[in-house]
Amino acid sequence: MSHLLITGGAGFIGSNFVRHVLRETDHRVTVLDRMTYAANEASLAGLDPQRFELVVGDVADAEVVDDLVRAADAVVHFAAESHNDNSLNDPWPFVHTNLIGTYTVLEAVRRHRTRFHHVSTDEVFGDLQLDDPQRFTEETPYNPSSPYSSTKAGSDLLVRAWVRSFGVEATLSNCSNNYGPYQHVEKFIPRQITNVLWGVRPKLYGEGRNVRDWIHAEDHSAAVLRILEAGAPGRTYLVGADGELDNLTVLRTILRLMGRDENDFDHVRDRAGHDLRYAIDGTRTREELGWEPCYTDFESGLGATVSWYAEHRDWWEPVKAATEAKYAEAGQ
Ligand code: NAD
Ligand code: TDX
Repeated sequence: MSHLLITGGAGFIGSNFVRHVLRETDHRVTVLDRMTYAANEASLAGLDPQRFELVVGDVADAEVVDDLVRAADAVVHFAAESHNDNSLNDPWPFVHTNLIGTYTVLEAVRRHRTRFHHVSTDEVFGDLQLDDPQRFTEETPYNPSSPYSSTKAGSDLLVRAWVRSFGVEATLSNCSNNYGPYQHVEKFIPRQITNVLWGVRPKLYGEGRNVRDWIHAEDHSAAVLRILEAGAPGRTYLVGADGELDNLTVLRTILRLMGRDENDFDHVRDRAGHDLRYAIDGTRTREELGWEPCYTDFESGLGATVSWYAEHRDWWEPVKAATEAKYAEAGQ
């Protein structure tokens, strides 16, 4: 049995990963999370206290990080500021957490020679044209667009430099857009589902032609665990589930699944610098690690997600009004 330190484990993907690890392995888990607006302690409710502990703290706090890394066998680093729209309003928390936080964790794993996995995004590659036959691969050059994606790109480069310069035993993964339970209502899919449940019209940026490559958070969790167990140090793994869809199609599917008219939504102001299309070619990860996504039918995964939000109003309702007020201020 080993002991994992999971940063950002009270957020969306981190909390799904914690549950996945506790279910699929006999590892013990410590979560380090600053409990920002994006975290929710209820996402970690009911876990076995013999195997799970939450430490509230900042990944950029070298003392706290050093103590926790010393006690762990491996670190999985999810902690980040994760929302593009927020990064356009105030980039500083993104520089602090994504860059300085990652630097701080890297220095600790270097000191203690601890196995490290860095969780990153396909947004580091920039965007593709709608008709581009190419998808992102491990060889695609970095070309990030937003303060969010540029700080994630910077964090990836720090990890690569710590591997090469200091021999840190690290793997990286760049995954496409996740959906599923426990995702904050600021993000596209939960925002629209909870808008309908809350009695307001869904909001589509621009014409909704932008394409995202959707993967269920459970499939992402399984891929990260597989990389931690079998990945080659120094390697980057692209994780995707061939889930490309434009935003208009996703929104209309949500409306249909919820028994609404497919045109019952508002077009709102587009995001500045809005990336047009992301698409992952995950062939190498699948071939090398034997990982395959289980949620291959997007509509059924989305239907289960709609049901989860309908059944967990107590999880999202306390933050819904403040999230929508912020969007309303921005005309979105
Ligand atoms: P999230 O915003 O839901 O969760 C982030 C968590 O990190 C929160 O619990 C927050 O409190 C914590 N955190 C933030 N700053 C911190 C700090 N300074 N110290 C400690 N904890 C801090 O994000 P998410 O969507 O779950 O994303 C998790 C990771 O996966 C991120 O690194 C993100 O870049 C990456 N990723 C996300 C997606 C996606 O579609 N959501 C896709 C690919 C990769
Ligand atoms: O209300 C909305 N209306 C809308 O049309 C919102 C919130 C979003 N959108 C659009 C913008 C994007 O094209 O939907 C798409 C998805 O938006 P987000 O959920 O904000 O995700 P995105 O910007 O694509 O980034 C996500 O995927 C990659 C995560 O937030 C990142 O953390 C991850 O790295």
